[in-house]
Amino acid sequence: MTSKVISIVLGGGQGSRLSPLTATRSKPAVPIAGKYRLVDIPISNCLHSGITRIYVLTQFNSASLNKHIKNTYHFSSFSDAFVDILAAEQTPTSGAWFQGTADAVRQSLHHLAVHEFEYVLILSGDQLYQMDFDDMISKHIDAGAEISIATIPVDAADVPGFGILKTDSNSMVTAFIEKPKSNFESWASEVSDEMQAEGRVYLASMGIYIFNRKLLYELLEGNDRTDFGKEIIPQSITDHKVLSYQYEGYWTDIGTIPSFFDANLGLTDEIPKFNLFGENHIFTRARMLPPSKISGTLLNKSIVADGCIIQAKEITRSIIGIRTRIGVETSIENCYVMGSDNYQTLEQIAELKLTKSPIMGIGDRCKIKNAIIDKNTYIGDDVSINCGDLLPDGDYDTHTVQDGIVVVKKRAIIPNGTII
Ligand code: ADQ
Ligand code: ADP
Repeated sequence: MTSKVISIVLGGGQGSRLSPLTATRSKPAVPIAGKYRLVDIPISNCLHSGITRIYVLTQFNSASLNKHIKNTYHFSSFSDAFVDILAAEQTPTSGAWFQGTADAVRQSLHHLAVHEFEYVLILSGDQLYQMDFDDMISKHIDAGAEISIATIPVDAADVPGFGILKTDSNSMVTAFIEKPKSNFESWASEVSDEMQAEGRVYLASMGIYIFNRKLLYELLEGNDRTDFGKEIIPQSITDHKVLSYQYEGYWTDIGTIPSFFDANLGLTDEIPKFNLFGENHIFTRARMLPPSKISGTLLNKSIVADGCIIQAKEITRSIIGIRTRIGVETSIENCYVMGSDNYQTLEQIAELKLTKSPIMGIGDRCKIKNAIIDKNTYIGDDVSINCGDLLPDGDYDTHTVQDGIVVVKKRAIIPNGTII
């Protein structure tokens, strides 16, 4: 069935919810879990489900996204498989930016037209989950649906962040409301005992949709509706057969700094909810890096990617990304250190040390807690980050603070002895 499907990954709007990680790169290119990029999650789910024609829609086309896609997803020239990036572009009929999710898909329809397909699978680019789309497509076809929405039970606290729906006994959607803020008790659904016990009685849209080709064109052409959640989906319920495909596995939003931070650090749990080691592993670029070299470090519940040189004293509940260098006597706790794009030579390091300037990576005797350290940062010796009272939110030259999480910006230089 999946041979009749084209997938579209919504790679992010103009929003800055992941700022400052998205200051110089597009959202799909944001690094996660030490060695992957956000876009690898939906693409890997598609490839494991047999969907091999994938467009990634993005507002701006960063060099790192292009390079990553070009270097990662290679297919036989005898197949019709591809992963292509479609960046918002000016055409005679539209301005530069995608106005919303539906507008992004509308502006991309002319690229789809050259392919043969019957179904379009629309995915969000900022969610962490493993899902078999083949099963969802089979259920969509078996039910004779025109649209399917993947759904997951959520509790009352989560309701205001999601599209909430009601279904009949055949799982057909009978009502949909986008992000209700209050008085939503009547939207509770019948769910399994397990979900009921967790208070997860509201069926939320996961923002994952299947559309029949013809209907998608009808819904998008000749109008200016900009959003799936606000307009297209709620307005389709009465006139079309819309199926709820219920999912109860692990699925989480990674579109904000706090949720991105929690999802990453969650991977260090003894048995994480998201399995990096299973059969349906995430694909990413094969980098041919050397193995990591670690000396004198007490490593606790941590993930260390390839190519690191670590002499730290202690690393606890942290993810250490590719090519990270960490100096002696340094402690790191609850951090996602993204790593570096290259190594400095011994000569460069000696030169910087002569002038007491920080070298790339994290210096000696640092204490760093509850932080995301973006790539190619230079953190000097004796730097302390987030080790005192709760920091107020703010945006500074070298870092931001949000909900107590410090994000050190890409290429930031933090001088010796700095206390953040
Ligand atoms: P949100 O996630 O709040 O709700 P939205 O902001 O539209 O919806 O984003 C959906 C996805 O599209 C995200 O991955 C986002 O980055 C991307 N995106 C947004 N604008 C875009 C644009 N202009 N161009 C390209 N990509 C863009 C939606 C639904 C809810 C549902 C939740 C589940 O509207 O009903 O419950 O997803 O997370
Ligand atoms: P991002 O910060 O989103 O990861 P970049 O735009 O910095 O992305 O691009 C990262 C890629 O650029 C890496 O794959 C790396 O190989 C390459 N790169 C960047 N800087 C250098 C450098 N100084 N030397 C060698 N390669 C580099």
